Amino acid sequence: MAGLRLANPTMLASGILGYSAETLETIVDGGAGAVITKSVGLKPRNGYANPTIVQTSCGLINAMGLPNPGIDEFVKEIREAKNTLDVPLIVSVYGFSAEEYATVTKKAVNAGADAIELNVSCPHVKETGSEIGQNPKILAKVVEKVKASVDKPVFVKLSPNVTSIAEIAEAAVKAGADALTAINTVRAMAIDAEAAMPVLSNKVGGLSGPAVKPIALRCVYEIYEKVKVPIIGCGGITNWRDAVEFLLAGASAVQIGTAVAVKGANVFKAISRGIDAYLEKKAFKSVEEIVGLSHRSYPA
Ligand code: RRO
Repeated sequence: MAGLRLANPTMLASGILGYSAETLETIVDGGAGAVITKSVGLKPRNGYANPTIVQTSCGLINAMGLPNPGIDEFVKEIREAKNTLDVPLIVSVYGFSAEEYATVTKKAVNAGADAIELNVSCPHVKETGSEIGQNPKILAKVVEKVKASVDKPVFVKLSPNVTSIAEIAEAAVKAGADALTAINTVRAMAIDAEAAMPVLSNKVGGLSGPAVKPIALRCVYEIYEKVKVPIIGCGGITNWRDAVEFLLAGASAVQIGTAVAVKGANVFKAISRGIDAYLEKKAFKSVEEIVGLSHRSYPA
């Protein structure tokens, strides 16, 4: 997919256990076909004060605030992960300008990243993330600059918090994106009735988990109708049936995040075995055969 070989179509979504080579190894042992790190930028960031995460009845809301050690420290983890993991290693990158995205990307690739996922969709950090990914012109500049700086596949992770995700997807592809990840979290909040206060210190955060699955599925479906590059579905995938729905909508692979926190690392094995059993039961020979298969009209 987009120049990478995956043993199965499941990947670890960025932001979940992706801080170190050691935790990434646990995920690969759990059956992931590829892993994506937590987003890393040029300089270290502490992130927001606690509380940074809250569980709701239908998923998690987080406002971590991009905590990360900075790329110069993180290259040590990339090098170690590259030495120990036998699946593609994708580094998630953010920046406050096109130049910063490109600089961090070059350092990540020099340290061994097999591909880059541009985070242009964090829903709650100012001057990066979705402030870039919601504007097709700014987004195109970032993607062009990054593509010109390295010779590895570049994925672009899109925000659902836009009027037309398909238009944004098209801008990313025209600028050179090799694949698109859809979606990042949905802007949301939780309020504590006893304290009469928002729960998160940042007030607003990003919702993930089962509540966002139908939104993510719709986004993948719309993007598939607009562009030709591979799509990686992400949002509330908890079991094999969710994953198959994303493949049918047009995704070539899926990312799993919140379900890892809830069910543990073996969720990858369970999902890829379930996909295999579905393909066999329906007499399909490969995952490719069902990618986008739901784009059909009802018989008249
Ligand atoms: O770190 C975060 O708060 C965060 C990021 Br970078 C992101 O892309 N999506 C999200 O829900 N949280």
